[in-house]
Amino acid sequence: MTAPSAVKAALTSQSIETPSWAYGNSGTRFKVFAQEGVPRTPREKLDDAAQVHRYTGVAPTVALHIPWDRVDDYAALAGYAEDQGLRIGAINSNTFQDDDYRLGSVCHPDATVRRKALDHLLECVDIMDATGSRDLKLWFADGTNYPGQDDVRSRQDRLAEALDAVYARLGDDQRLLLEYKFFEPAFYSTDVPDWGTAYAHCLRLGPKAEVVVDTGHHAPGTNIEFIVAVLLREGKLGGFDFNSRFYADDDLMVGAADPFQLFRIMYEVVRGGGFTSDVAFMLDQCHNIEPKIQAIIRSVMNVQEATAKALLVDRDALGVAQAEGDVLGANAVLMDAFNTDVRPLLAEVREEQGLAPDPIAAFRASGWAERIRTERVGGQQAGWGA
Ligand code: PSV
Ligand code: MN
Ligand code: MN
Repeated sequence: MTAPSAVKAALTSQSIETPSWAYGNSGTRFKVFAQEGVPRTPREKLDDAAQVHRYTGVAPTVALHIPWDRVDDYAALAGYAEDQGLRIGAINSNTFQDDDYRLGSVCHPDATVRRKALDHLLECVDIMDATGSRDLKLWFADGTNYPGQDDVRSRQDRLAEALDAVYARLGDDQRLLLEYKFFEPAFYSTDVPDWGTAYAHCLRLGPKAEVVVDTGHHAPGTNIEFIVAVLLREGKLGGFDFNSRFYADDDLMVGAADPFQLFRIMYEVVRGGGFTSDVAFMLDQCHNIEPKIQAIIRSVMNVQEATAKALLVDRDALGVAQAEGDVLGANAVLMDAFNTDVRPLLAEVREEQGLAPDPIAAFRASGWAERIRTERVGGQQAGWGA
């Protein structure tokens, strides 16, 4: 069993990145329920993210989404983030919202559209240079709706060509993180549908290309922790987009639908050494009906709780049971950790860092939500459902 002090040290070293788009109004394609006090500018999104970091102590970076977070001066935005005790995290590209992308972006049959998409991706690397971001996160909505609509294999060639150009543009300390999603918005074929396709491209590209596992992007019943274990073993797990799903890409609070799955994933991360390497723990969520800042704090806490339980697995006992073929004994070791109430431990960790033991209660008592409601009028749409 890992010593309690080591578990505590690991928990304080973890950082969880929050997405700028989760702070703004966003939601489903059916209706976005606008909330009062939401940020109107990227700076105001950072202000809210600073609150999440202030009460959790483990959310120091914020992912941007271009063009949702377009500004004239990205270095100045990074400076503003720093003033709030934050850093800019991954830069997320957007090649799915222009009319030009009806048939895809980097996989589009028309070279002019492909060039436009590639130029956007290269611009995102320029932004990374200005903000000091390490990661470029690529998700492509590319795919087809009907068999025969386009040549699936040629689309892979076009994708490879674009990825090659982006990869060549990366600086020494920058990474390209390729995200997969099995369907939607394309319904017949998706150009990066699964971890295997993403892995094949990343392997060909080289060491600066890694796969992102968005927990909402799998078919029901998929064993995500297995994918995590394999990618970590191959040194190709770049990070996570955490969220949770009941049906498809629901983008709900991570750990809300299936905390046991999150625990199993985090166990494989701990087991595979991902916890101490460069795996980025990012949230990718939208909060349509619930208060956003509190939902993000809750999500950060859910990741922490799953991590704490994963760290508490008695790996020696597990190893013995596994070696002896003790099926039920091994399962019991894992379940013991999962069934441990880690909330007191996390409260202790926070108090030792000078934080309030209950981040949500502390945030609610702070008056921030009331303040932004009166100060910010006319909050902007983050993008989804806008
Ligand atoms: C779309 O499915 C998506 O949720 C992807 O996961 C991206 O990471 C995110 O949107 C932002 O572009
Ligand atoms: Mn995602
Ligand atoms: Mn998604």
